[in-house]
Amino acid sequence: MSANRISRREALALLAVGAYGAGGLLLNAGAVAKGISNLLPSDVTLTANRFDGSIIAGKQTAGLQSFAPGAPAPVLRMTQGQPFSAALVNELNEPTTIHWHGLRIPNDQDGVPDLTQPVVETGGRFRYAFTPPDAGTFWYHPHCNTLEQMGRGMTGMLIVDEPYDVGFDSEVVVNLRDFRLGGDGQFIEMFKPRDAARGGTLGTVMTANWQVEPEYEAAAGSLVRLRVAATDVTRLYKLGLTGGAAKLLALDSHPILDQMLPEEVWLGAGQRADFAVRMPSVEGEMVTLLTATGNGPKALVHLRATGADAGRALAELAPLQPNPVAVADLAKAEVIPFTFGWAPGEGLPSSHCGTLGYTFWSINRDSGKASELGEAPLAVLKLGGSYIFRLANETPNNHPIHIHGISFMLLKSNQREIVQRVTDTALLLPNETMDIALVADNPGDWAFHCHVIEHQKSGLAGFIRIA
Ligand SMILES: [Cu+2]
Repeated sequence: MSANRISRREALALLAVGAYGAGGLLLNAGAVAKGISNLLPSDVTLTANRFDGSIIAGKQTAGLQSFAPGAPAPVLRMTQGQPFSAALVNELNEPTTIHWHGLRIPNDQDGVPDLTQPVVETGGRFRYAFTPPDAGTFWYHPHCNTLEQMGRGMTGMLIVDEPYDVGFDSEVVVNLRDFRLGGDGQFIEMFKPRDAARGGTLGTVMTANWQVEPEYEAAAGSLVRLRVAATDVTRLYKLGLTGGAAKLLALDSHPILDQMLPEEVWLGAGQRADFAVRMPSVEGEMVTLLTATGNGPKALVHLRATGADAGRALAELAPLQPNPVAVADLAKAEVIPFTFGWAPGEGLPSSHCGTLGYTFWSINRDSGKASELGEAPLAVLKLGGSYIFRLANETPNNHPIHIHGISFMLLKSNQREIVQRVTDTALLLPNETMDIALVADNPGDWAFHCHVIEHQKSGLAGFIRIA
């Protein structure tokens, strides 16, 4: 069915990974055999590595990082309900891991150092294997020295296909992120303490798939699934589409039933949107994905209509089926309050996964003392129990609050009407209190943190236990 529209560079990355699989395993099998699972074959090999490349036209940037040799992280594809495996090979000169954002998978596959697995040291490999229960648009990234590793490029798109045909003609996958580069194309400091204590430090070059305003082609009058992820460490995107016709299909992997396209689709760090786009009928006309910024709208991606009118209509698409996420029993749910606020003052220790050297934030006045995620769980939930988390943001900044291992329903806000929907990341606006509901159906210790990485790394992080 859908032809996957990706950039040439990404196509090369995919080829590189495909060609790397079996050979890479043979080459590395003897290097670090920490468990028999490390020796099993994997669907893909993801090689954490550092290299020089070009983000700004005509300029070379030193020290980019990715999960493919010398190329952006590959777009990973799997099918809902079908097993998947990936071998992480660490060719960086520091430890790393992979976290699969939004996937409800077993705890030991979640990729959080010290909480769910040991770090993967330089020269090591780790085999991840799981079966994704939900379809949708997800992404993956390290959970170690995260500001630096993600800041240098280690974020990739992860698509879980529905096991049925939705009816698109093609697909465009868009990884939105900024790079913090100076005019010479070189990385500048990853953050400013003054900004880390506020909204976070923005990048200087906005990119889609590591390119500035790339243009892709799609047949005139055809139906395109536009999958967008905000994998930036900081930026809150306020997305809009011009040209053609479009509707919002899903947010954070889960279908939206009310399919009106809002004027702006807000994606905090870590969030995703799936749009159904009906290309203009006339060759050469453009659909543009843009975001509102402090300096006005900024184009991110263009889709150019080509050829004769395919004559498709949005109404021809099959509706997305809801993912099998358990619904909380609100009558029996225990309410647990969490407060996201200022740090009580103690500094975070240094760790093998990096520290910013500052503590600005806290959850329930706990900024984590022994480790980034704290010594003890912020809450202990009974396996199978229903819970309402009352998330209170007592700060004047936005915080996209992410919970690993489970998905939850947005219930209500003290500030605005919200669409009740399933997600893994709740975007809290300044001074907003939001209730979310969940069933604690995945056992383990699960990271619970803000996805503005400077906030996460300076205190706005902890974990919950489901047992
Ligand atoms: Cu935050």
